[in-house]
Amino acid sequence: MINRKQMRVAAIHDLSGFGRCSLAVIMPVLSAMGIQCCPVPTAVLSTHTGGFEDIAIKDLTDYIAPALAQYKKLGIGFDSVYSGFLASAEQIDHCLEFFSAYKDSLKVVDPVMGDHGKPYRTYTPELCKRMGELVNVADVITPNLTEAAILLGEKYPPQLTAAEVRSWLARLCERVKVAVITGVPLAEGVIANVGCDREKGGFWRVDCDYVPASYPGTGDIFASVLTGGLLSGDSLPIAMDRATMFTQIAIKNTYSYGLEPRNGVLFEPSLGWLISGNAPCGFKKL
Ligand code: PXL
Repeated sequence: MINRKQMRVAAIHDLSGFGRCSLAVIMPVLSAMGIQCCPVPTAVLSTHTGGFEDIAIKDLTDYIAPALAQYKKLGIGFDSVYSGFLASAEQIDHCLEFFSAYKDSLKVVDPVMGDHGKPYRTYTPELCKRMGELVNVADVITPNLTEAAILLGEKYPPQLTAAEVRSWLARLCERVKVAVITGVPLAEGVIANVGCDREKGGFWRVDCDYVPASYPGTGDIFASVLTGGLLSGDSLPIAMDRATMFTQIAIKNTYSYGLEPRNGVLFEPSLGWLISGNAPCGFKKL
């Protein structure tokens, strides 16, 4: 018997057929957490754009507004609107319309723009510039270090001290309630996911075990587990911990089998861990 409120998320991301990123991971993750995920695809791609050629792409810029119009007409509510990879600068306007139609929802913006200090190949300077408009209406943002640097107009740093990270988070939290930056190389030689909750106060970190490989889609797995956790009542550090732990299980599994990085991470065998609802406690104050 399920007696807690059934949460529903509108997930505005691309659908990449191969390579385990965006909706292909967000939908199973949210389902495993007992949350209904309603996909609003921004584009359909045969594969993600990291390391594949001859990609078939269908831009769905014209799809989002009519989909929103129908949901409004039907009176369909969303507990969260969660945006990610966008296919055009125009889609910023459509996301803004979605967020303003669901003002009371948890507005999560994963400001997907790039990684390892570089923008993704489909991301134009205009799209990167306009991503700041989405951040300004968000409650929660989940940039990686590259995206945080772009949002703050900073150079991509090789590493940051804890004091510098707190300052980056505080500056992001002037614009949103909760900011989480993923994959931050701290000066002490540890990579951590770090976060700040403006209303509840506090800077948090969850340290990651170093794995010498990089996989696409891990930011989407992290942000979707974080969103699912916050919607289910997790505190920020617990949600960050749950998201870090699940992402790390998938990364280590993939690495242990020596699988090709561009195929994404082997997360399917570990969905049972998410379903179990285990709450880890490996977070620390930053
Ligand atoms: O996970 C980010 C992402 C989402 N969607 C597409 C991508 C990428 C990163 O490469 O190419 C299509």
